[in-house]
Amino acid sequence: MRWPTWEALVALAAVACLAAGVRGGYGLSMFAAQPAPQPDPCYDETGQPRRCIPDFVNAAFGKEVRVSSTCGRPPARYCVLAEKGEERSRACHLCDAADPKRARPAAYLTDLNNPHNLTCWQSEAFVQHPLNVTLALALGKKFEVTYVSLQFCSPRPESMAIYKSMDGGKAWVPFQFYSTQCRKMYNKPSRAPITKQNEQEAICTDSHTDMRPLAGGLIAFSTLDGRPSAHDFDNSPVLQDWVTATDIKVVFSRLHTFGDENEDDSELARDSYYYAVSDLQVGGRCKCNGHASRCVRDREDNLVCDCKHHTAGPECDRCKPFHYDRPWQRATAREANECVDRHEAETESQVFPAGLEPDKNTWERRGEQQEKEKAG
Ligand SMILES: [Ca+2]
Repeated sequence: MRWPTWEALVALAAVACLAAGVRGGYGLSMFAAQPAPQPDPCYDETGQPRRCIPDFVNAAFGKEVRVSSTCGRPPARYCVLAEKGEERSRACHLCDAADPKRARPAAYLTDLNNPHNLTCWQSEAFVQHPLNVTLALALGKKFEVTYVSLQFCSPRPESMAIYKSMDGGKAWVPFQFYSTQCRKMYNKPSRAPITKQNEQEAICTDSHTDMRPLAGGLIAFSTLDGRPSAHDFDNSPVLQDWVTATDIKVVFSRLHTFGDENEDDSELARDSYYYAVSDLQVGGRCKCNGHASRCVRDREDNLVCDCKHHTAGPECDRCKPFHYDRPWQRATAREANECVDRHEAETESQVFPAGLEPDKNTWERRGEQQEKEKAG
């Protein structure tokens, strides 16, 4: 599947900004009256470089999610649990991948999330532990991820894990674990404190693991939440690394059951247990190290930063050729840390032998000399 068009996202973000502007007291007329070209956010009014960052987006939107299990092939019954006071009831339906009205495909994880018309991906029924169901999402390049969230159509899992990759899905690192039994499922203590020494480690928590609500429950993992250096993110290479991801993987490890899979009509019970999710979001920014205000598609259709400040690379992670005069650095709020043109640098810092400091005629004389050398 193709990128949903960055422009569409930018347009959405622009609408959001516009709405915020209106709420903030700016008149619409201000925008309507000034269709002037946008100034480059990577430079200030005087042309001096300054830090710039791409817009905050849901990086999962419209992207393909690779899932290990989807209901409906062949068509299969599933039953929805409902509770009224003490009473429990089940309404059964058919999941059929061949029927658009009854299909629950993976594409429904990242389509436009309309609260009035939820579209849900759904797994096969009763994929019980130790069988897992996984959702894997490639972001296309490095992003700095602020949160990963899932909105459920089924009850939330009893145990699940979120992983990230920084190398396109070769190696996976745990981001967060959720379980009512952290030690047993993931060999982690529950709600371990995060200190400066372990802030790049995943923790396990039993929050967000209640079976209820039976539908509509949310799991939202905030990558920096509770991490001591979060307030000084600019100066924390550890956390800058922690939030960096090219891929996100969610593993549903265990379902909640009411304990009724041993009941007489066990088939009915089994058909009630599956995972279903209406929306998977990965909130964050295209990672450009403070040297680009947007990401674009290159000639090979790869997503890359639109690098400024004489930087280059998919994440503006090095200096452009002939701009190596000082080591590459990430931009900070205070300092753009732009790469420096060797010739500019030479002009500024050329060392002359004693007694031959340049006066205003030096460059002219040098020019003349070069002309003579060429002629001679
Ligand atoms: Ca959906």
